[in-house]
Amino acid sequence: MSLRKMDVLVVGAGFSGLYLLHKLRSSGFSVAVFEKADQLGGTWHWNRYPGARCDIPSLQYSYQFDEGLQQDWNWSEKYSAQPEILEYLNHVADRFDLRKDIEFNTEVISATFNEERSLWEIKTSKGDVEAKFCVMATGCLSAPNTPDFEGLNSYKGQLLHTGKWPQTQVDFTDETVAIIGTGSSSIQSIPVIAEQAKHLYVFQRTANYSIPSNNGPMDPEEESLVKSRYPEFRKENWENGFGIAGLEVEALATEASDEERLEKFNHHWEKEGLGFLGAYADLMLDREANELAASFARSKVKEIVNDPEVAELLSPKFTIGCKRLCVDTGYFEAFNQDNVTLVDLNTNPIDKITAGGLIAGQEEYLVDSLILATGFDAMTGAMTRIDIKGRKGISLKEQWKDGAKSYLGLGISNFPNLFTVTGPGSPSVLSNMVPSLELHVEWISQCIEWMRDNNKKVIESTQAVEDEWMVFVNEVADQTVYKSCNSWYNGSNIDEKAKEFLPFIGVPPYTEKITEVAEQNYQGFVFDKTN
Ligand code: N01
Repeated sequence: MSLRKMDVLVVGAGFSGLYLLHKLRSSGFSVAVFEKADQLGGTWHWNRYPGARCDIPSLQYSYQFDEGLQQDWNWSEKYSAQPEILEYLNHVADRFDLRKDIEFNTEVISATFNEERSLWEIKTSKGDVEAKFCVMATGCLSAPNTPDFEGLNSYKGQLLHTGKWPQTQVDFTDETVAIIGTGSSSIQSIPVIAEQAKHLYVFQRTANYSIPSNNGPMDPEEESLVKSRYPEFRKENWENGFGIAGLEVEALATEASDEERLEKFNHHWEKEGLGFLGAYADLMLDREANELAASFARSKVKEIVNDPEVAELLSPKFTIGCKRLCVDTGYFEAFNQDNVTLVDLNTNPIDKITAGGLIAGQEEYLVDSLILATGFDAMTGAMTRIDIKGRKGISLKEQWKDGAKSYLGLGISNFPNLFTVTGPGSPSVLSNMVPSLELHVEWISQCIEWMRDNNKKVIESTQAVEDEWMVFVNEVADQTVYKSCNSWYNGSNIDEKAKEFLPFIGVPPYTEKITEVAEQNYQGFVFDKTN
């Protein structure tokens, strides 16, 4: 039987993969999307834990490539819940007839670049294929991190990970439940689980900042205003540093009076969610300004949580925003319920997991369900978990072991004709992901089209340009407070991972840079290199 061949293989059928398929297919390429799950959605398929929703308003956290789509689709809430986002992605797949080119239950196991034939040889759980180009649309937060807790395999109850939640309804009624971790996933799910469970134990290593979402039904007036000028609205947001509407670009917290600042912080706490950090232009640039916002957020925890000891444990000590800020619905309030207990892992470290639960600080907690809300091997994990081999058999995992380097988050030296969507070195997780991935999909598609039109077969980045780019990524980060704590932005949540800051901060300069690179015939990339 002859081997199946295609122009482009796209790995992953989430937001990026779906749009890539539409875009590349419309340009006349043969494309297939391989997806290891049994359905599309990516992040929004896997993260079905109770309370999962986006924390960028849905009128912004949605595709803009098709005016008909953005006019026709109606979001029911300001921040849509996971089922509605999944329904939206399914609508997109049907609307653009995408399903026929998506292969589900197909895990990409390895991808090897054949230098002589200039193509990718790909092994999957369902057989082998060859593709001229390979695009990793594998997501930034899609490789779940399961810490190596002693005894984890001995646990006999229901073991769950927020990033790999079952498709069947999980009901915690009458159960005693433990959740480990207090990042966004946990913060969203705790209030919902606390409503059902007989008792919920929350095991916290680091207290996190969280801003109330003040979510609610979509305001019809706001929706029609946005829809009356959607393209302009998108453009205005894109001109902002994080690609999100309404962030302050001029006023400084350090220059405001105490009264002005309190009023503004209160307004942003009540109305802006993630945009709390946009109350002033200097919050992420200046430690003193940051501390003003951080101490305001801590004061709110003390206002909400009744027990002063619990409030103190829930009060974060680090710079606000340097770990990804969380947005919640009733998170701190949940700790006022009698059936919720906070366990501080700093004074009661987890000793081991047992058949019935876990032992922390000499006490055994017997639980019916144990939830790991322990995050992801972010930004690189989904790619390094696939055996990707480039020129001379170099493995991507090996090449990235001292730090992931990429030119613009789009291309990697030694890995020709391989593109990454929202890869390391691009704004990705420090921006509104949907417009960011649309930008990349369009850039990659145009590049492949340009190569076809200009009779180029192979494109690759070089070590020199990506070294220079990653130095710049870190120089920009050095001007902010983003490096001032441990976070998954800098790999510090995964022991064996290189500690390097990966996202590029600043949507407008980044967009300008990649547009310029494309206009100058992909300056910095090399074509048809001879060995
Ligand atoms: O993961 P996290 P997440 N022992 O890495 C703890 C996006 N997201 O799934 O901080 C004990 O933030 C860890 O503790 P520490 C969003 O970008 C978006 O919650 O390392 N604890 C931390 O508390 C988010 O940032 C939404 O000390 C351990 C937690 O586990 C990203 O996904 C919703 C541990 C992990 O927090 C990841 O969020 C959800 C150990 N060995 C997620 N290992 C939206 O709203 C880890 N922890 C769109």
